[in-house]
Amino acid sequence: MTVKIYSASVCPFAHRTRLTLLEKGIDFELIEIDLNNKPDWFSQVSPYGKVPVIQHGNYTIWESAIINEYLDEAFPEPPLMPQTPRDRAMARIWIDFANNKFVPVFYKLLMEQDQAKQEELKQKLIENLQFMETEGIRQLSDNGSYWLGNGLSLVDLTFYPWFERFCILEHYRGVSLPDDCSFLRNWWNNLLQRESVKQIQNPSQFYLNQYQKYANNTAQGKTAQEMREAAV
Ligand SMILES: N[C@@H](CCC(=O)N[C@@H](CS)C(=O)NCC(=O)O)C(=O)O
Repeated sequence: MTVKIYSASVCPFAHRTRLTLLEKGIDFELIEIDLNNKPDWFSQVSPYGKVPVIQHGNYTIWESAIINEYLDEAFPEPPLMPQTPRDRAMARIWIDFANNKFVPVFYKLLMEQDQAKQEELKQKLIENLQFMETEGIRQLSDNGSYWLGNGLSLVDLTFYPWFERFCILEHYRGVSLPDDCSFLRNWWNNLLQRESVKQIQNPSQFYLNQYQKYANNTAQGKTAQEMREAAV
């Protein structure tokens, strides 16, 4: 039973799932969707009209964080969630933080056109990064290479796609990773060494072009609309 993944190379959420498939060595078939021109049949496949979606046997599963946990359970080796309830709770806290705090601020800052509001959002993004540094990786990684210690986990794969796209915020909004985020910087460098990451990495220019419509706030898709409305 090969897994089918409907994906778009620009999409950071699909990126998470592609990394999970590669890290777990799962056989998969990738169907690239042009998000600017979605095929008519796509609404039959994707209940939210978004990527990623996977099909596995008779199941269709959507939402990247849920897909990734599904894949980790359906294909147990190598495990990408920790073993104890406490550690699994920690992993889910940081996956939730990524989805509900970090990612919306990233998009809102990119789409905001008003300079004063951009400054507020920049501050918010920096606070989030410092919180990730001090409350997250600095305490949990135990000087290891990854978010939760020595082993790669879904937390790493959940955040990484936005770091590959950090060049967008640097270029369009002049933000960089704060100097005091040294654990995050090391973590980012460690992830860049992984084969899975190298295998599907895109150059900065690809993202700068693809996200131009976000940066001038003319992006029309569902995600852009949802992120405009998201509370941060
Ligand atoms: N919460 C979803 C977000 C997925 C998402 O927003 N995907 C975007 C591409 S990055 C999409 O397919 N958008 C369709 C659209 O904008 O019309 C997940 O985690 O899977």
